[in-house]
Amino acid sequence: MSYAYDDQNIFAKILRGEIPNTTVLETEHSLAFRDLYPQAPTHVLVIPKGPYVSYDHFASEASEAEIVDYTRAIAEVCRMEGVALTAGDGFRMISNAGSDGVQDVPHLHVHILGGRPLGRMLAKA
Ligand code: DGP
Repeated sequence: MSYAYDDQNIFAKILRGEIPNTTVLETEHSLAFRDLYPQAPTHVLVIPKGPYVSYDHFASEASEAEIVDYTRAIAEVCRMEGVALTAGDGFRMISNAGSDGVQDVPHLHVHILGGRPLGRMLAKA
């Protein structure tokens, strides 16, 4: 079974420049921008520029250049935001996928959250 990518999703529109964003970092294959509804002092979304729905899709089908670029872009954002362990107090990365993961935007994104203690990983259901 293959992954279905909807090119009308909001992050595809951001990548095409149809919707504004507050860019934190742009690299050859990745874009990082501030979440519109921040849930912590640092709340940045990092997306690959390619049409991938989820992390499993990306890891299966992206080129090595895209994977290296994306992985390093995430780390660079952590450093830029002062949450990397080189100088900061840490962060959480979240990547929701599909309905059980409660993914609202079907373009791969990692949330980078930090700047305050974030509590335990999941609220009890
Ligand atoms: P998720 O549930 O993991 O798919 O999170 C989607 C995130 O995207 C959510 O935290 C809010 C954010 N978001 C939704 N629309 C926009 C937008 O137009 N611009 C920006 N910057 N963020 C958005």
